[in-house]
Amino acid sequence: MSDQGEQKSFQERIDNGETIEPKDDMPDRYRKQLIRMMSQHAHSEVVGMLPEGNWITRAPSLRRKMILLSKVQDEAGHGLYLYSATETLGASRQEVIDQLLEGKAKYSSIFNYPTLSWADVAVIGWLVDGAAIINQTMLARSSYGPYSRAMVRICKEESFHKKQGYEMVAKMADGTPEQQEMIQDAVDRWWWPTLMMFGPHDEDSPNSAELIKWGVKSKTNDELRQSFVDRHIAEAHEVGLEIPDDELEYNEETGHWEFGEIDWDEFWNVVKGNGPMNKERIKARREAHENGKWVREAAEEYARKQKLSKEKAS
Ligand code: FAQ
Repeated sequence: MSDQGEQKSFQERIDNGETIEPKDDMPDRYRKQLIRMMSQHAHSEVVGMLPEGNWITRAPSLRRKMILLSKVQDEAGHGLYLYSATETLGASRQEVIDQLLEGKAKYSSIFNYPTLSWADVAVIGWLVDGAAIINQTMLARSSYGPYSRAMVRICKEESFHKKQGYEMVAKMADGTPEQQEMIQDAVDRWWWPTLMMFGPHDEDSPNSAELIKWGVKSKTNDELRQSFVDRHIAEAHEVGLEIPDDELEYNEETGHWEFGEIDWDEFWNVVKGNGPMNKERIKARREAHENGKWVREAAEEYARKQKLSKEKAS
């Protein structure tokens, strides 16, 4: 779409709240931005299975194990919907997965932190899924049909994830002194990395303005981060947990919590591949990809044979 008139009518469709579908004309840059964002999102879901997956074999009860297994499987499913949705834009699954395995693609910084205790599983459900829901509820209204529809289903599943996480947080916060200490320690370690999930401040976010113009995002990174903080401070206080931020202050006039500054050096360091777990995460994904090679080959062979027999029959 190079013609200015076409670009204008595309923008009019967006401004009228129309949904853009795979076969519609769209500016190259719109397509590229979506491929970037959706493939990073798919990678985040799949890499995001690793920190919690680490605890499946050590869950404290059968009930907790079943919930965690189901949650981690859900994340795999989210990755699949999102890879499929990205394929509708012409980016093959192979291509985007190769970018991840070669260390060229970004995925959410949050998954490069270690899960040191069972309490981390509770806090990931509460905070990380809580942050994901706030971001993804907005994306469920995004202008690109396959992305927004995937988000509707994903958000429903993430709501269950958050609930099971918060239930566990509340139980531990009301438990023995050791359990209380464990859960507070997990909140202390995950709070700031979770705030980083929303991305850089608006003035440092090169993509936001364009994504908002095209109706992919409808809120900025800082607006979403503020909603997250307001909601989760109330939830922390409800169960008697402290938020590790000395600068937290409720502003009566705005009705919002004011909070301290994120360590942006830490954020960019993690995004650039130097976080505590980046190398292990990529190593685990490469191994999983290698181990799944026979399945891909078998599926390709099956598809090839099906095609041949259909051709023979017609
Ligand atoms: N980590 O200009 P902006 C989940 C990069 S799913 C790494 O502000 P944008 C479910 C950004 O890509 C979590 N990189 O970018 C779950 C860009 O680099 P690029 C994932 C980050 O796109 C729960 C550069 O910085 N969710 O948790 C991060 O406008 C539990 C400049 O940034 C999504 O992916 C970061 N945190 O806004 C799974 C949602 N932040 O590409 C398992 C979809 C920024 O130009 C367990 N994505 N960067 O080289 C989005 O909403 C947006 O893409 C943002 C970034 C908000 C992530």
